Amino acid sequence: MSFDPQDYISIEHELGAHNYKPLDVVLSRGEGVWLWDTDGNKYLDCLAAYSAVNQGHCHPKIRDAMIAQSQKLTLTSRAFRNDQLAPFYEELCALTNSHKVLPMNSGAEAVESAVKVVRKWGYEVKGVAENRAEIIVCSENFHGRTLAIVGFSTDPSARRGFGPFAPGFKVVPFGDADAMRAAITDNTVAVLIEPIQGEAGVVIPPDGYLRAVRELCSDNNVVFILDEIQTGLGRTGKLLAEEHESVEADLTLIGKALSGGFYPVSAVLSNSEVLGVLQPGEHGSTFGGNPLACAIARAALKVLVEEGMIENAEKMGARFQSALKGLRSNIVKEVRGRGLMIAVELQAEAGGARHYCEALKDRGILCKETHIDTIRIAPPLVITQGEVDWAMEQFSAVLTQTRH
Ligand code: IF1
Repeated sequence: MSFDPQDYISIEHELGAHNYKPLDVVLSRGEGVWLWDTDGNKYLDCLAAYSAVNQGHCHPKIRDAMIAQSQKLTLTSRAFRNDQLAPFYEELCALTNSHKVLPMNSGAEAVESAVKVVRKWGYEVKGVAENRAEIIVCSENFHGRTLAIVGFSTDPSARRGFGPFAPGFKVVPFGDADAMRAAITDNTVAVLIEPIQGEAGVVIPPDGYLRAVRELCSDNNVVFILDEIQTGLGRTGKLLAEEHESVEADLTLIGKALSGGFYPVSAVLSNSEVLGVLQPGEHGSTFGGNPLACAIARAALKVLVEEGMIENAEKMGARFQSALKGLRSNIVKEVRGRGLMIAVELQAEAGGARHYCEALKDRGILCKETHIDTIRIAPPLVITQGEVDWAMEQFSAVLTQTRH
């Protein structure tokens, strides 16, 4: 029995917590870059579930891997072993040049796990006094919604009403290596940053910033953690965004597209002894590293690489960015991007990006505003030239008309 779209919206409003303000589009089918709502209207997805659907909606090979594994074995807990975890580790470590993996489920869990592990490394390896560990993060960060993470957020709406928060975090401006240097003390165990700040509105640091942070961490025996949960797995036109500056983090966090949107799968990747500090019984999760998650992630990584999605993100991202930068619009303030991680910041006088997202929806484009004035554009990495060009016709129509 199918409801009228308004019925879905009213039931959600009545029975669901109001922790989101979604566009009023009720989706029922997805394929590649395309989504359909319950009335059969078709939309080009320019959000890709915040980069969790890099491989395109319902990718057939990931789907088939999920179906096959779901008919064999889905969950054993880590009290026992399974035949998907080792191959997942091998393929992921080979692809990312990692030495150890900690499999988790959500991105926030990967971030929380990394915070726990670097603190333990600080006490046992670096010799920081118990409970004195400090982790440096950046203002305007977004690393998830759990209590420790929102405790070091600088976004009042992420923190209001949720205190008290975990201590041991220092905040410095993003992109400022001197401020990072000044914040490092003998108790600093790690730096945790996004290579490009996603939620902040695709904020790209100055060239050389990641290299400078890498050097600071190496010179001060500090673990360099890059949160690639949104920037990773092809989004910026490289497998990992760190490659744009030829740096290698000590811990790399991935999630979202690690499953191609089929299942919550995340991981902490380590290129050093840091993950080695964990002993049996000190950390875990019911679903972490389960055979279904591993089978899905293996297929998601395989198609990402074998179907040239990373190279396509580079190529189509350049096309999309150059077309957006070429718009003659009196409401566009700046276009920022790396690969298919793009943002269009509007002039304050434009009255907020939400209105334009609504107008784009009416033209068959789904995207999301962030921080009031910015439209985020992040389609699945399988987008074709023709689809980019069609999308640009809609963006041009909406962003060049003056608002009445
Ligand atoms: C929501 C934002 C994006 C992330 C980075 C960790 C996580 C995320 C860089 C946590 C998750 C998601 C959360 C989702 C919307 C989306 C988001 F708008 F919230 F900020 F992408 F920008 N690190 N980002 O981007 O991963 O626990 O969600 O799996 O909260 O609605 P998660």
